[in-house]
Amino acid sequence: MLTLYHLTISHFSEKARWALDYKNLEYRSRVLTPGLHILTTRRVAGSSTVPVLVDDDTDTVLSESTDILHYLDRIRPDPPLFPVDAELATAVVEVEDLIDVGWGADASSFAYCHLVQSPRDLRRRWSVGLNVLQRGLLFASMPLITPALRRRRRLSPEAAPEYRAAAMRTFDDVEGRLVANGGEYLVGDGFTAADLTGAALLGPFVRAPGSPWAQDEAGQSPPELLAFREELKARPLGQWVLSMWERYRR
Ligand SMILES: N[C@@H](CCC(=O)N[C@@H](CS)C(=O)NCC(=O)O)C(=O)O
Repeated sequence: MLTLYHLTISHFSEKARWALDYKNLEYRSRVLTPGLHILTTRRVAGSSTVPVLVDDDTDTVLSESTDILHYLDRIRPDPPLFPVDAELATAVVEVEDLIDVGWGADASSFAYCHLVQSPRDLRRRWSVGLNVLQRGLLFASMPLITPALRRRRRLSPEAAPEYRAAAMRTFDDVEGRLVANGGEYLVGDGFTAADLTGAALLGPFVRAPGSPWAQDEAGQSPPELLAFREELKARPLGQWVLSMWERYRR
């Protein structure tokens, strides 16, 4: 049996969830509490991040989203995420890696630079998908978690433009590849791990309908994040992300 340890609002977790659902695989979902997730991921996988996938049947523990996608492609080849054609497969891995490394952390650090300014709002966002006990734990641990997050990820309003600029360099690069490939898919002429990764990791920033980030309707985003969202949605890649959610995720 497969078990996925994840955070509802984590875009890397969404990458793994999407892959499991795309392949129509059954799995046990273990939603963790932000900040406290590390107690579980350390115990299960010796890692500090989510997602973590465990396959009891093969004694496999994976703590990198890319490894999870490759593993799922091996145990459930159809529908494929990585093309059989070696050249296309290499291109898919390259784009997936580009988005993971060049967008994943920088775009999220940019958002958190602003979100940590209001711990109350942050708690509201992090509460999506948590049960009552987890909400209580989150409430109690916020005064410790928020300063630790600020320090560890070097989050401040002053640092935000640098993270934003770094993320946008990747955005421009990926958008260029999308347009050069005809505008429908990032690589080749079908849905691959590259598209799934792009749509999952950019999903929070365009607040894709049907995504966990669209569930938090109550709160208002900081103006910097609202402006970022509008800027992305006005671009071909932003529109493409929304269309991927519509076509492949809902
Ligand atoms: N390279 C990892 C990155 C995963 C990652 O950064 N996950 C974030 C959530 S989106 C996380 O767990 N952050 C918590 C932490 O760093 O303590 C992967 O692809 O799985």
